[in-house]
Amino acid sequence: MNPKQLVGEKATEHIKEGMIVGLGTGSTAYFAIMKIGEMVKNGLNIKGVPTSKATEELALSLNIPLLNISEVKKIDVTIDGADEYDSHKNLIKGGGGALLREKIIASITRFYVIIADKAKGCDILGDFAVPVEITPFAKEITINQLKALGCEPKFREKDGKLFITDNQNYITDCKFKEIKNPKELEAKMNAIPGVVENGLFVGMANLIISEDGEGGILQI
Ligand code: ABF
Repeated sequence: MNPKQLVGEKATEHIKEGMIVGLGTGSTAYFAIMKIGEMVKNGLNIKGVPTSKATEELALSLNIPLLNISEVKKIDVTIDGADEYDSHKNLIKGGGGALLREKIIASITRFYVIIADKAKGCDILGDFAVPVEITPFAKEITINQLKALGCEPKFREKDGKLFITDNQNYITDCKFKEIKNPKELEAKMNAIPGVVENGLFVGMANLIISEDGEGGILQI
């Protein structure tokens, strides 16, 4: 079985009747959502909360009942992907550009499950550039302030234009060497006026489901 499908489907074992379920974004979360669609088709009663417009469309195509985020106070379980994770379950997320909605949904989630293939695991975060969502207004000032934190920030582009998030903001991908103190860096980035949110998810994950490259499941 495809490693992404293996971890994605494994994560759905945490979903119980009547739950509110956060639906992640990306190619790994895709497999979890497909499995949830099958469970709903077989009679499971849950309500989904999507973390992006792309996930909302996928969930609607699978007839997964959805809640509007304004109706939600707490989410029982969220299943989402990541770009990098360390042994403390700290994450870099946002490769798919959905980090703001993902972090808001993670912040009201009781049990946050991350699904990621083996290649995403690392000792110290930083191999993957940290995605940072910034306002279009004064974007050059903001990116220079991010650079002053010791990274090489680049505006994300798509089809030759600046990438626009679901929230009408830009993404800058900020390459740091090694992120020895993710909590401190997360706070420093968010303190910069113009930064909306960043892709360091520190101390938020309750469980990481990965795989050993030979069809076995690893859980942190
Ligand atoms: C999403 O999952 C993003 O935060 C992260 O970038 C992405 C990982 O995508 P994939 O599972 O396709 O590698 O939640």
